[in-house]
Amino acid sequence: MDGEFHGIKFVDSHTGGEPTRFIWEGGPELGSAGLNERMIRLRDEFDRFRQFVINEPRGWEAVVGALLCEPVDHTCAAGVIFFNNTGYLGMCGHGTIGVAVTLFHLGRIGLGSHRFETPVGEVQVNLLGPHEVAFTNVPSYRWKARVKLEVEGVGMIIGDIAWGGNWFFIVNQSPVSVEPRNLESLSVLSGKIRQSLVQNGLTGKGGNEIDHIELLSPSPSPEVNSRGFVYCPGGAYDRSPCGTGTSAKIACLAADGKLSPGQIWVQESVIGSRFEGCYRINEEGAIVPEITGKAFICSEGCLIQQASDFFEIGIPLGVK
Ligand code: PYC
Repeated sequence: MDGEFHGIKFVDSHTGGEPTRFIWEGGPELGSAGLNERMIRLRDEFDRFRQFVINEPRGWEAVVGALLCEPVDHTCAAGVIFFNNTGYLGMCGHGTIGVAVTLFHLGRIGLGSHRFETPVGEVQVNLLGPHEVAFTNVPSYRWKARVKLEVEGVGMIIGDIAWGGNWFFIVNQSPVSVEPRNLESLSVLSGKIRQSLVQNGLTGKGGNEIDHIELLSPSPSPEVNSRGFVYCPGGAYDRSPCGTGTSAKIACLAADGKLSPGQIWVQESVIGSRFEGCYRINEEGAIVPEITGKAFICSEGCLIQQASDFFEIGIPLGVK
């Protein structure tokens, strides 16, 4: 017998190694308000749906969910709400690339230019090929430069607080080298940085929590500008170079006069996948990043919940 959720159709993809689970049918009825209001409704009334989609054994900690919604503006190709193992994301860069490739796979969009609505604004997507996407992110900016932070057991760390669709604390010279063999230490360090940000009352604009930590090191490849480790809100690390994190970094480079409009920045993830980024200045003088990356389809199917399942919404975070 079925439980409360049924007919939930999904396509899984990965963007530079980072998974996106796109739900294109069977999601909760969220009404027709703006995407931010619908995200709040999903959070407040249907959080069990998020848990059901993301938690083990159906999902896992690294996966980002993307719920397809009817856009308010029907000239947009889609509305999308992103979520993960702890909550909801304003925007998600790797997810946007994954969603565009998935919509193409489903035969819902063709190659070329499209617009998606997200809770933090509209993003422009250019499907360059079946796997390659360039997206124009929301305006990004540095909020505070060279913030000094005392981190327990580590000492003083200096970082920038920046917005790229999510809030980031960006450490340009990571005290732990960004390499796959250091994944454990990078996660521990990031967790401590996040704790210290909270303890010191450091937030993004409007008191918003800085829930992503970005640690950067030089890459061994000369064609790459920087290699990054991005620690996500639920404790997983981003396998991709992180679209919103690359946008936030580009905003800092622009603020420092180290990257000109149109100049390419190559950002590599800790596992070696790459995004190319650049920016333009819009009419309001804001930095608008454009990020290019590739995604591939992994699987598709239907999520099933059976009424007598002890873990009907999966294994909650913190139980494992
Ligand atoms: O690509 O923006 C991104 C992202 C955020 C969290 C995981 N990936």
